[in-house]
Amino acid sequence: MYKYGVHYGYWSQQWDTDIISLVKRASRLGLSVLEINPPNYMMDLDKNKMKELKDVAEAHQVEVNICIGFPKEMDMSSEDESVRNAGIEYTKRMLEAAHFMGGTIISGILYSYWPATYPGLLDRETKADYLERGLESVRKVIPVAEDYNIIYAIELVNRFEQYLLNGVDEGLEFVKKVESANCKLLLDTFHLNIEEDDMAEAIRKAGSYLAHIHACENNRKVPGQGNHIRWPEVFAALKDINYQGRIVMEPFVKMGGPVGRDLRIWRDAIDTSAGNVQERLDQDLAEGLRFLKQMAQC
Ligand SMILES: [Mn+2]
Repeated sequence: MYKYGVHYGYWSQQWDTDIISLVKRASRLGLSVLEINPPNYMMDLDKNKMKELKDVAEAHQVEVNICIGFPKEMDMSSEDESVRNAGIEYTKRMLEAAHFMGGTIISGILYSYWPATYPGLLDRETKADYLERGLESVRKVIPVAEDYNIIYAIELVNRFEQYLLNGVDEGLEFVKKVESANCKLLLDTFHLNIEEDDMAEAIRKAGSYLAHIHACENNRKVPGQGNHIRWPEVFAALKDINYQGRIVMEPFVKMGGPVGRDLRIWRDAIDTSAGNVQERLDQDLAEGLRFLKQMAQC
């Protein structure tokens, strides 16, 4: 069945944080996937430090997977070739790190950069040029993903965070052009809720191209804490396409730090006035997991 997980930004306002302690925390809550931005030691391919993380992850039966939006200096679709090359080199190193960690998937805005600011007026032709360059960059790294047997899951995000791939039709067209069995899609209920006419239909359309799911409410809270997302329909669609992958909760509820800034969290969406906030975060997440499992049985 599904493997449930969490994105580490739920707990941390810093992208650079102690991942080992979060592996243990995810495990305590019954989760088997922790999604992270690669720390510096991973990108430096520091094998001693990576081994330390890998051992803890294995002991706790938690998969540690990379999910990233490239910074602007590594925009895979940039007009500047040196910027694209920086993204390509970064991606190759990231794939090598993921391989060392025993990973089978990396995901995120792996074709451009994030969070994006808009390149002036975007007409159809300019957009096509950006997409073409993004595609060319992805084609250069996909053989490495193939060699390592790693799925390269391109995340579709809403119009306020990126300007190239917002809808599932665009996403499908892009990944099909890559022409690799390793290039797939990541769909996120928060973004689908903004961009799609019918979220369940979008999932069905993605079909066998769907390799990964992010689950959160329309307001980015933990699943079960909103009432806009029609979860039974989402799970019915996942069943229809025989989806067997990961479902990673990606709520962001605390303002502050680089994480709050990049996710545009400008107010706390959790009661921080009473009790221990960290405990409250864990309780909410445990309830979110129960909620998803219950929905999956419908
Ligand atoms: Mn997401």
